[in-house]
Amino acid sequence: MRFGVNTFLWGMEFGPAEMDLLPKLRAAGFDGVELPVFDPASFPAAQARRVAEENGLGLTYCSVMQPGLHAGHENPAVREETLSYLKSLVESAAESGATVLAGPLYSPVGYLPGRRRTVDEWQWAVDTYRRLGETLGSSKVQVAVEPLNRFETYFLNTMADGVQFCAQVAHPNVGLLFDTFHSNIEEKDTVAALRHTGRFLKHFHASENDRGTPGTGHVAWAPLANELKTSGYNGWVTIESFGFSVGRIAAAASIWRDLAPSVDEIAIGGLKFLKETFAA
Ligand code: LER
Ligand code: MN
Repeated sequence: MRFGVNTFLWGMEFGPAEMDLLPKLRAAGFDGVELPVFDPASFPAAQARRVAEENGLGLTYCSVMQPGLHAGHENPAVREETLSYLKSLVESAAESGATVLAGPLYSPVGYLPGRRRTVDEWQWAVDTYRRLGETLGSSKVQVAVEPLNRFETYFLNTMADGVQFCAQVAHPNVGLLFDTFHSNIEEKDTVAALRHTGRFLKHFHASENDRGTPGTGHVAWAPLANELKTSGYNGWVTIESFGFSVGRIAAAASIWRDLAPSVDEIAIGGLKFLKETFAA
């Protein structure tokens, strides 16, 4: 198992000014780093690749849908714009050497239209992803679609729905991201949900039930680790939390209190805990 950490812990943006986080995270024992990428056109992918390679780190990308975009929008022009955004994220990921592009890449985080998704929206989103698949043909990038809890999206809340979605897209590079925080809210049995994800599992976010340090809350870490190991998963286990005292990212993640003594503790303490849990 390879262990990574998402840089959302230290802020919303990642750019040239944040590159020096990479050697620090390597020194802390991480195998890889997850970079938030919201504007692929301006993202320093080549520089990130160079710094990651110099430090022996693997990279993954995490992104979200920009406001107004939606893979299943009724307006074909919006779907076209969404598809171009997804394509440019994939191209940037490939340029940086990132092997995974992960996130709730269907509609914006927090977009709640006050109703269920429609059959048409679902089919349009499947079509958008089938068309993305045409560009993924020769790419090494795996797209890991992330179901979120009901307070952050109306579109995909459970791994079972995610499995349906990926089965209909039917592209080997399109699968799912299992996030322990969201699944703890939405699944009746998180281990069964992880098992059901099966061959579609492309990425894993390790996040405590309160987004604090992994191992300090009630996520079913040992059974989940056991399930990952017995399933033969050989992808990333990436710690995800958010800079709880950094205005924009704290607000984006709805975090209104200190989750740990420091954000570094979430990364360092979380890594120690996960390595012990996976070694057991
Ligand atoms: C959002 O709640 C989340 O879990 C992230 O991975 C995507 O922004
Ligand atoms: Mn996540």
